Amino acid sequence: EPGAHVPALVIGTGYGGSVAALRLAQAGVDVHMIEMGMAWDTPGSDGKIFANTTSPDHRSYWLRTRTKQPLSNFLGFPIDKDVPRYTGILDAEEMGGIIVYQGRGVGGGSLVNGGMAVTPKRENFAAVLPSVDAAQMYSVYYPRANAGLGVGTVDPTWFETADCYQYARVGRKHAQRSGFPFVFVPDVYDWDYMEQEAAGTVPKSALAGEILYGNNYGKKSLQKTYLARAKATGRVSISPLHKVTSVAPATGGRYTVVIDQLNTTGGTTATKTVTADRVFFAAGSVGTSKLLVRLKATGALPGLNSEVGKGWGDNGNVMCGRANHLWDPTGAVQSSIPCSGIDNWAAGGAFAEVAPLPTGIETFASFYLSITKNPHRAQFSYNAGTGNVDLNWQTAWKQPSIDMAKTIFDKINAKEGTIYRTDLFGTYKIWGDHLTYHPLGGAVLNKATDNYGRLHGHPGLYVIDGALIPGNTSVNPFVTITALAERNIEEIIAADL
Ligand code: FAE
Repeated sequence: EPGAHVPALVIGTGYGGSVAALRLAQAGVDVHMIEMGMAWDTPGSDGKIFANTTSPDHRSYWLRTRTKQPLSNFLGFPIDKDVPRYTGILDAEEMGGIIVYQGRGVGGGSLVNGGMAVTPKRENFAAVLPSVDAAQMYSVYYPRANAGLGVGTVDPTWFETADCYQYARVGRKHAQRSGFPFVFVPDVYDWDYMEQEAAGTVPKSALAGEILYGNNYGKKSLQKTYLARAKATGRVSISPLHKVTSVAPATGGRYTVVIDQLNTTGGTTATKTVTADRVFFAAGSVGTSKLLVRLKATGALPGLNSEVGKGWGDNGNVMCGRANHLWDPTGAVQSSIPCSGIDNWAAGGAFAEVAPLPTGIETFASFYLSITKNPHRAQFSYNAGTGNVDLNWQTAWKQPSIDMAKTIFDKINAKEGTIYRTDLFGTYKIWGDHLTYHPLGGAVLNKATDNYGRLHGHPGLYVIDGALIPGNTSVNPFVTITALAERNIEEIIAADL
């Protein structure tokens, strides 16, 4: 309510925000969470909360009038279509040289992501978070995060015969024939539920191609894990369709937080001001960075240091497809939940997820999302002319990622006598180098903040999301975001409250 005072205000309901809310509430602190997206708890006229990937509608995109599908073409034909403008679930945010995909709604990225829950290899951790004690992370916080998220792995016996993982078995065969390690990748999808989907005994979700626009059944999004536990404490409330626009010091060491209430076409219906003792920035790498850069530049938070806005990376994301021979079908029905990857990180700087292409028809295509050791880092800056916060990422900076991905796929193509698909991202375009699913950084740990996420210059303000991580995690990022949040909130509760 306008004028209210809250002990702890959390901006955003993704991984970082959900961990903060649960642990603060368990420590006896009342928490209010502010989320710009919708609650996603009410079925639409089709009886489902979320739209299917193959038939996007108004629920699918954040304030767009036309879809912006990551795979924009099929057989060379553009597949985007008009949709009514609505506060839908997937934001394809165009940031200059890159499109950054993000989830919008209570649960953040957990609503739209593939659920791949990967802990980085221990030997790579020092490069991911150099100032963090790895021994503690691997003995305490990664296990805590994996347990809290409900991470599990596909039953290897079932995997061998499941039609919906034909594409992954083809991916394994090709990887191994070229001498690359093939690894199973854990996921937060309920694997027992998926087996029941395959058996035809429950409504289908992964096997109905649901992923990018939400998952109606089997995926354990944050709504079902951390946020459910947070709400059960009775100390956590959430305001969906509310967007934080300002945070500034108030008297008594408190902060004034300004919040716009949105309608479902993105208009502001009310502006509310509340005060908070502590504010946790958990708006995601882009959301947190944009807020902090603007608040510093406009003088609302003058004490923030010059590291704010720096160290942003795309986790080296690049996509590609390969055209298989007719004797290597990948399956008409593909589970939308990936379960495997090809690890060439040490030798070639690439970890490639064997990804589905759930079109419902046989495509003879293998599709991959590679995470690569791309060295480029971009910076957010405030543009006083437009009032926007811009990112200086350049499209050409994806070239190292392409080169690293090629260490895997050039070799596989040579061995198999196959070629790249050129019809998925345009006509005669091999590489999906225009996007990222994994924005990271912008308020880097131990630079913009102290070693636990306390923002320099303003006691009581914290960063607790992907903005803390300097641009790359060597694997899919949300387990690391969650584990780091678990580590930091434990210290903050012990030392600051
Ligand atoms: P995030 O989950 O983005 O949450 C931030 C929340 O803050 C969002 O709900 C925003 O709507 C909200 N917000 C932003 N600004 C404001 C504001 N001003 N006021 C109020 N609310 C605001 O942040 N990662 C994996 O590890 N495995 C995967 O398989 C995987 N697949 C992915 C697939 C897709 C299509 C996408 C888009 C991402 C995928 N990711 C995956 C990335 C993962 O979802 C992402 O790293 C995390 O969600 C980031 O967590 P944060 O807590 O940083």
